Amino acid sequence: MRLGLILGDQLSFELASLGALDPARDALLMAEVMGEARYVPHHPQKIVLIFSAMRHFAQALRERGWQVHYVALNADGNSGSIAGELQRWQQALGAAEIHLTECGEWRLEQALRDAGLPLVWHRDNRFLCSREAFARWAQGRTQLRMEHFYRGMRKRCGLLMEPDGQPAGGAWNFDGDNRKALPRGLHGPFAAQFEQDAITQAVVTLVRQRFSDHYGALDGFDYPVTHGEAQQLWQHFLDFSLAAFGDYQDAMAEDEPYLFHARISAALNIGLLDVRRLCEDVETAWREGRVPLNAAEGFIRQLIGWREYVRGIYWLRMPEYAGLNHLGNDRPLPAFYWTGRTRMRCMEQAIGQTLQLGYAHHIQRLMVTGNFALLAGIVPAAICEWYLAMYMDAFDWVELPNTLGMVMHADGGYLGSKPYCASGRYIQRMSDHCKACSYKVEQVIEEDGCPFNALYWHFLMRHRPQLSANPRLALIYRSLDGMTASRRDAVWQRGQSLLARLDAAEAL
Ligand code: DLZ
Repeated sequence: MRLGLILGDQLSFELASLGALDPARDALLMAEVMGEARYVPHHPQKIVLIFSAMRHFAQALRERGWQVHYVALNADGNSGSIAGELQRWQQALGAAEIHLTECGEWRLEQALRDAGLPLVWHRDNRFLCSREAFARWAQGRTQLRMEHFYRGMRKRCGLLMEPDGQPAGGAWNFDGDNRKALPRGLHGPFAAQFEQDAITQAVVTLVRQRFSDHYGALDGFDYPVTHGEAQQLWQHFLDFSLAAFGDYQDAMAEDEPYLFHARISAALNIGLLDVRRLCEDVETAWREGRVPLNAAEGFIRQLIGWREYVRGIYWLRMPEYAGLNHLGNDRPLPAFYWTGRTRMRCMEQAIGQTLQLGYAHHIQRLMVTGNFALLAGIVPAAICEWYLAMYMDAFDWVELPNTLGMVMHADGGYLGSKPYCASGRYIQRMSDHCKACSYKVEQVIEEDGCPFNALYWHFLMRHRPQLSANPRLALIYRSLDGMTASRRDAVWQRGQSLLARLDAAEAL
């Protein structure tokens, strides 16, 4: 007989390794292991999501006739690692081959390759661009720009294309329409809600007992854990949010964690939704006139552009990519990232909802918590670990390029052509947080001036040698040079004092 391994982020009936096996002769293995739950301190709700979705998937596989060996976390003999469980079950069952689908993380794939097992690997068909296809696309290019990759994917997938081969609406990208702040009085729709069934409740109890030392709230877990629930969440987005998604995808608002975002990334990344179906649904919604093109294109770009692109970069550059630190950062992650206790309102809101929900949208991640880490010179590996641990949708393939490359510029611009550094003005423009903040966004050098302001200029000054030749930063450096020397000195001093407070473990 043969044994199939299904990992906690591979919960798809269409998984390649499942397709290669026969329910009449072969068996499957799924294992809850401490090694995966603890190698970073995952948010308790993320552990609930994975374990509950795994248990539901095992049940659904059994209903389809599969023999599933399911190792619960507290099961006798649980070795605590995926490789250990594979070794144990291969011996116990006398399996001649172990079929598995490419892992999402280099770390785990390497551990399995090193385990001396008779592995038969299958390509991860849940992605539209294989690792090999991405490597072929990258070969010979001096710059791997997402926009070029995305256009190729649009053509290849035939999404939002006219019969003459031109992009729908005459442009590839409508991002210029997708940067609106939220008008006063406009709110996101009511949130879809999911009740905890007996399986989820049992997992919540388990996680409460075994992971009480991990940061993040456990109460109020409200994520889809089955394919059916994930589909409901998706339909809710199509019905109530997609039309406004484009316009307000960069907006942030007080106590509005979701706005018009889909909240499906966790379900998608663990296999409960299929990327092809999502893109087709979005295109249909546009062709039927239910949503504008800037919304449909913006959403599809996230899926077949950005998501596939960062995965391609990850597998192209691992393992050395994880160790990059182009800007030479050496500051540890401030403790308030784990508690949310800071007087900076935007940070308090973004971190607070992250602890509460395991969720923040892309601009909160890039331009608030990420921007602060960039400006403050946090060690890339430390902030990467925080993102990987705290977000429900975070697996190394997606988290690492986004954080290390896009947020921290630690790859020297391989992934993003410039650092996404911004002062408090950006946050003021895109949110209503500054009105509720104890710092003043108009001020830079004063004691109650927004820390983002002085840190922004300090960042540009201290990294001048690495950044000033970048044409996309030329205007900013001209503004810096337009300041009087005494003003520049005062800004530098204010930046120094903020960084010294961080080094003294003070929360800003
Ligand atoms: C994230 C996670 C957690 C918390 N626990 C498990 C687990 O117990 N068993 C399992 O198969 N997978 C788990 N996962 C997902 C894995 O960490 C994920 O498959 C790897 O990081 C590769 O993407």
